[in-house]
Parts: sequence; structure tokens; C-alpha cells
Amino acid sequence: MREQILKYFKQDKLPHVFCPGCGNGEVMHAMAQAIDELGWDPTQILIVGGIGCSSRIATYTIFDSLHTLHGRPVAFAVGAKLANPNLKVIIVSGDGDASSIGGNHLIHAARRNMDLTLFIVNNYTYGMTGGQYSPTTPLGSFTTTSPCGHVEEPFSITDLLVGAGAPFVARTGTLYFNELVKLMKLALAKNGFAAIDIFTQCPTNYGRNNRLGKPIDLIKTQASILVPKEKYDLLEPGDRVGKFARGVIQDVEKPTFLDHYRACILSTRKAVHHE
Ligand SMILES: Cc1ncc(C[n+]2csc(CCOP(=O)(O)OP(=O)(O)O)c2C)c(N)n1
Repeated sequence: MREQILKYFKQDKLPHVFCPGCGNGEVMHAMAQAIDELGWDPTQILIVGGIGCSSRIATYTIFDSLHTLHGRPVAFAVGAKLANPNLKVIIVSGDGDASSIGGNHLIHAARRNMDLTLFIVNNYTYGMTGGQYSPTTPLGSFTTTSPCGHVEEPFSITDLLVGAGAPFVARTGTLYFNELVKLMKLALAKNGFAAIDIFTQCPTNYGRNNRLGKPIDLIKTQASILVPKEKYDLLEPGDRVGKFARGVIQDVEKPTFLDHYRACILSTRKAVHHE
């Protein structure tokens, strides 16, 4: 298994820069395993990252990669997909990168149904820059920008994506590695915009500020936050506070942007031909 996974990473770039206990390693491993199990040709994959610890995952893979600007990986990925629709385009982005500065690109790529796969590595903080709060930081949490405890409520990235019309939306956490691989395979194979909100641990810049103990203690907190979707749906609204559904949240079929675009070009050509 080790060799099977390592072959997807640039050996000369390892070891990576992530802190001990960081969840980025699990996400990298799960992604490589999912691609391997799907039997995809690595030369047909483009991986795009923004700026952030998690975005650096893209730079370690053997795939063609784009290390872009903070908040802009989705925009670059949209451009790459339009330039070469045969590419399988994967984005790896942090909660800050994807849903704060990059929020508008996220909404509209989902609404347009661009055929992209997005893995949001959600550690509830801006890890790379020292642990400022992000749009997913829990209420009351201590971060470098909320030293008295965070006074804003976090939002659910999956609710946002469902609202924007993304056909495939899922959530899980690094605690549930096998489920993560399974969901990644579904997201990668989906024809259309597919995103997974992956809860993960940042022991250095989130865990320490909140005295959450060792990385393993931090990972275990996911068990009380992430509730299987079937159970979550049965909870009273008051009991849902601080909890998030886990599993496939939405999976529907709809034409992608490129399906509509191709149909439009074909009908225009036919009209010109008949003139
Ligand atoms: C336009 C711009 N604004 C701010 C920054 C500084 N910056 C770099 S990474 C980052 C936050 C990273 O957090 P996140 O996207 O959640 O990823 P993580 O590091 O937690 O994996 C910020 C604010 C930047 N590089 N560019």
C-alpha cells in the first residue's frame, strides 16, 4: 500500500512541510488512494491549489499542478477546464482559501456546474498564517484574532453549496478515513461540480490555542461534531447546533456548464447552416 500511494508524490520533495499531526497527510493519502482505486491516468489530471498549508498538497503530487493565489484556485481551475475540457481538474483548498476570500468563486462555480472536484480541507482556521479565525471557526473558539473567544457563528459550507446548486456535496472528517476515500471516489467520478467539506485537525495553530490536547484528541472531537446524515436529519433544530451532517449531503444529476455550452454551439451552427 505504501508504494501504491507514494508513487503519486514527488519523492524528492518529501518530507513535506506540514506540522506533526496535521490532517493534510491524511487528505493526501486518501486522495491518492481514491485516484489509484479509480485507475485514473495521472497524466490526465490537473491539481490546483490556492495559498495555505492545505493548498500545498497540490505541489507534492506528480500531477500537473497549479499553485495559484490565495482565494483563487477555483477561478484558475475553471479557466483550465474551459481551455481543456478533457482534463480531470481537482482543487485542494483550505476553509479560508475556499470559503472566505474565495467564497464568491466557490458560489458561482457551483451554480454554473463546472465539472470540477473540490476538496476543502476544513481545519476551522487560517493555519499557514498563524491561526486567525475563518468562516468555519466555531463560536467561542480561541484564535489569534479572537483572543476572548470567537463572537461570530460559523457557517456550513455544504449548506452554502447546496443553496448554490452544486450537484454533489458531501462532508466527512479525517477520523473517518475509509469514508473519506469512498466519498472522494464519488466526487471524482461525478460529472459536474463535486465538493467535499473535509473536517481536519490543525494541532499547532488551532488545537494549541484551544487546549485540545494531542493531535489524536483533536481528531477524536470529530466524533461528537459529525453526525451521520440520516441521524442528523432526525435531530430537532436546537440539537443541531454545533453539529454537522456527515456523508453524502446532495447527489443529483444535471447538465454541466460544458453540456449547455456545447448544445448552444451546436444549435448556433445548425442555425447558420440553414440560413
Ligand atoms: C490575497 C492574499 N491575502 C492574504 C494572504 C495571506 N494568507 C496566506 S494563506 C492564508 C490563510 C490560509 O488559510 P486556509 O485557506 O484556511 O488554509 P490552511 O493554511 O489552514 O490550510 C492567508 C490569509 C495571501 N497570501 N494573499
